[in-house]
Amino acid sequence: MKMTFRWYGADSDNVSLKQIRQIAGMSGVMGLLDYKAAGEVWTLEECRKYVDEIHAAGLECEVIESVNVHEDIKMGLPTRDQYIANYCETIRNLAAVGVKVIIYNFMPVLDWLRTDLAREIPEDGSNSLYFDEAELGSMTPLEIVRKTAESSNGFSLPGWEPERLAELEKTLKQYEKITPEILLQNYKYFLDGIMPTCEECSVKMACHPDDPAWPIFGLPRIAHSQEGFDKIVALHDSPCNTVCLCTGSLGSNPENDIPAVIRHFGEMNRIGCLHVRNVKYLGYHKFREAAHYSASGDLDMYAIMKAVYDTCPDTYIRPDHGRMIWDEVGRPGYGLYDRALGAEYLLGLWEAIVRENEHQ
Ligand SMILES: [Mn+2]
Repeated sequence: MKMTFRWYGADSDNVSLKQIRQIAGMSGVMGLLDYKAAGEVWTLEECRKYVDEIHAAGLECEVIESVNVHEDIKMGLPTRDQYIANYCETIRNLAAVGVKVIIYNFMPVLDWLRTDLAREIPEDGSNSLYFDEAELGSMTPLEIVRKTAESSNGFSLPGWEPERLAELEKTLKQYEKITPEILLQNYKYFLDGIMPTCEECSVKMACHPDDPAWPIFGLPRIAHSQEGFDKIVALHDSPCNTVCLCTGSLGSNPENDIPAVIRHFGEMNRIGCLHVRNVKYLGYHKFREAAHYSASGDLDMYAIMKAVYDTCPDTYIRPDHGRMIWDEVGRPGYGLYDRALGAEYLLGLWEAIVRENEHQ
């Protein structure tokens, strides 16, 4: 298992590569070019510059996130072929600089969604991302977008890029005709288009789950349960068609048994990487993000790491969203302190599991 850390690039991350390098046991970053719009080619030059900087800091960059899929692909419009060709070019360019896994999602329009980016945790005075569907009921998608942008401390948020959301209302309207079945067909068309390139370049595509793990605003969403991912994995049978198992996204729905889902896809060799974080259930479709420590939330981190050890021990993991602690100001969910604590905790569990199994 390689422990990694999300990094947004020197121009847009308040966390430096030097700081990441000083977190014990960190092998590298899960990176992204946060200035690229969905559908745009990530040029070889851009990829090389980004990765060279990471290598120069003594870190690896074998996983890239947020290569966003253009809405025309998800909607199955005639323009999709050009966007799929662009996507293949990006895959080739990333592979050329040593990238082995690309994380993406197939969520229509809205990426992850929260109703509060800094809800105070009463027990300790820190804050974290929070979701309450009851609050959503009174807000339109446009109000949600405005509120999210306003409370992001001036940082860009992946999936909430302004240019992508500018035509929000129009896009929401277009999706009214698209059922989950049609979305799956469009998804298959996309996978059929990119998988030969992935196989040729030995790059795994890892689909990130819907977050939260149920449909919102009546949009078709298909990636929020084991059954949903079984369908996705079956759309195109390839070792390159894998899951980014985000424990917090899938775990926002208590019906998802996360260690069991890891074992299921781990045994199939269909886990490309994992985002590991904890959630605290507060009621029906209501939760907040918690510290990684099992007792701080409702997920069993030992059982999660043991499932990884047993079924996909060579994978990549990063601590996912952390709380904001010690008065840190940063991009919501992506401060340095709590994610570093989370990484050390997960590495501690990992060391114990490895040692215990060596001595048997
Ligand atoms: Mn995630």
